Amino acid sequence: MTTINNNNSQEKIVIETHIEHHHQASARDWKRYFSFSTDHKVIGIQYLVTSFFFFLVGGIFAMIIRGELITPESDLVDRTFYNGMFTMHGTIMLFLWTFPSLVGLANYLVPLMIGARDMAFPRLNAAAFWMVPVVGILVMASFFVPSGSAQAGWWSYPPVSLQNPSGDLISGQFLWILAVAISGVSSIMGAVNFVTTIVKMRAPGMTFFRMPAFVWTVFSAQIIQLFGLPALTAGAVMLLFDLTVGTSFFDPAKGGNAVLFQHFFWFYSHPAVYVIILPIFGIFSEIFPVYSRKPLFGYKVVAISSLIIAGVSGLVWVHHMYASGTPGWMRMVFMLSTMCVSVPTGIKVFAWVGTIWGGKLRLNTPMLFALGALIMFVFAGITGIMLSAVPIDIHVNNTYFVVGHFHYVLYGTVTMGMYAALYHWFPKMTGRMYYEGLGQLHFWLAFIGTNLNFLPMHPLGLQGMLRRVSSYDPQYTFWNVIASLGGFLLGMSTLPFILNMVSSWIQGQAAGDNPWRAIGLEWLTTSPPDIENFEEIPLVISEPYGYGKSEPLTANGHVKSE
Ligand code: HEM
Ligand SMILES: [Cu+2]
Repeated sequence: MTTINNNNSQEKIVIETHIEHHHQASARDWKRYFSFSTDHKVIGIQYLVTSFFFFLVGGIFAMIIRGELITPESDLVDRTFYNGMFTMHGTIMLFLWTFPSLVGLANYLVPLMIGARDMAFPRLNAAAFWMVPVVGILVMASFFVPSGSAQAGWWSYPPVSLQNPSGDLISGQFLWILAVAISGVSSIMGAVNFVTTIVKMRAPGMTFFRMPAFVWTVFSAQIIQLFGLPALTAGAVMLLFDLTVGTSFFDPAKGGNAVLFQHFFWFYSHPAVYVIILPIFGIFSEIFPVYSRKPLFGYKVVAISSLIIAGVSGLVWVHHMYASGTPGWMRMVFMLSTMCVSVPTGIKVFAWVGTIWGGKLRLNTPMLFALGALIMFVFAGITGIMLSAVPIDIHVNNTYFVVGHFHYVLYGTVTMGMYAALYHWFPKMTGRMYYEGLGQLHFWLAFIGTNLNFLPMHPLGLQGMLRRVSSYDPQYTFWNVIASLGGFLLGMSTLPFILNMVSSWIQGQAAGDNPWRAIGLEWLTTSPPDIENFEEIPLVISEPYGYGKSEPLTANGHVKSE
């Protein structure tokens, strides 16, 4: 670690505190991850490990679903249990894997990237994290109540979600709604923290247009959380009242309005798609420059387009309700607004292609995952534009076409993008290198598995196979067999990843501070970073992504050699 400038006396003090912290950190190293810590790096890793655990649980449920669907009429599980499986699979994958893992990554990286010592409200940060295991315990507990787990799908539309099979107060559905409301509160707390941190805690010289693109995407995503989550949380609480104390906001049998719930739900849950996809765009924007040795093409446009996407995303939710009795003129308005999102998104895709174009590509695991995720994102974008068109959506509504589309987003793009990030920042988080061979094996299994699993869902949907069914007409068998085999392959692809992470963390090669020769404040500090992140808060004097410039300047007037 180097610090230039400074008068001597100050530097001495800085170095002394540095040594003291190092000592502290190593003495209690692994135990810190199991305790109530307010260090954003510990919290970040706590989020990542907890959410990965739930990813495995959700993955096992996916294997059960695909096992059931491998033949038209298997009876691997009964129908009630099947309903629970796809509901909990979707719920866990979204609320306990995608959201918390991205929050974990952002928690780890944002303070480092903007040159801060921690998040603005460290205790609030820890409190928000510890609500995640509570949410997890609540949803898992639902398997042990007499009525079994929630069965109304991850979106829990009434009136289905208001059916309470056993008549018990503590039903799986009750626990589900409670968990969603708590996870909403946790995320609102996180959003307040992220927005404040990014606005208030940037190092001197770190203007908005010197922030890495990843920070821009987290900022935009968390603004969505602030305006959207209150709607979901309010909807969840009203649903909870309907279920428990006999109100009738949403129950048509008692004069309520079920479609109203859909508005509450999608007013948040559509923008939520961008809460998870924007940080992935941020990951792309960090990874492509490093492994292409080129600055991010059109950095300012990429940065601003995150905010534009966040803004437009609030105006499109009714595209999930084309088939809910929405009047024709309204469908037109929302079709047009939805298609508008493709403009800033398309600009970003061009920027990434422009970044890679003509670069000196290094195809390490993070770059492979980022490239694979980008390809699958482009595919998902095409089917997404198709779905935004009213006539197509009406045709494939609630079929496997939709399931195929959103898995290209959620697995192909978000989960694969997350893997790219985990490999890329693994050396920073642990101080050790992962094994490249295992990483590449993981990539190829996952890439092939994803396509085998989710591509067949598109023809299935076009032919009319409905989602959320446990048995189907034999004409759909062929594609279902391929999808199931692809699904099992995809499940297996997780094994080399786990093996890699665990063994590298224990005995991987020392990584050094900056193994990728990347530019950015997080690479200027030690790996893993000290408790206080930086010996001394850096002074930022240039824009990010100075790859390939003759003298790329980063923090501290520190000249990095290529
Ligand atoms: C090997 C990996 C996976 C497989 C084989 C798989 C399979 C499936 C299948 C077959 C369904 C439809 C269930 C039905 O309609 O009966 C489904 C639904 C769903 N999946 Fe996945 N999935 C996988 C990974 C993921 C991931 C990583 C995410 C999110 C990050 C995800 C999110 C969802 C959601 C939100 C639903 C909708 C559930 C509902 O309708 O309530 N899946 N999955
Ligand atoms: Cu949407």
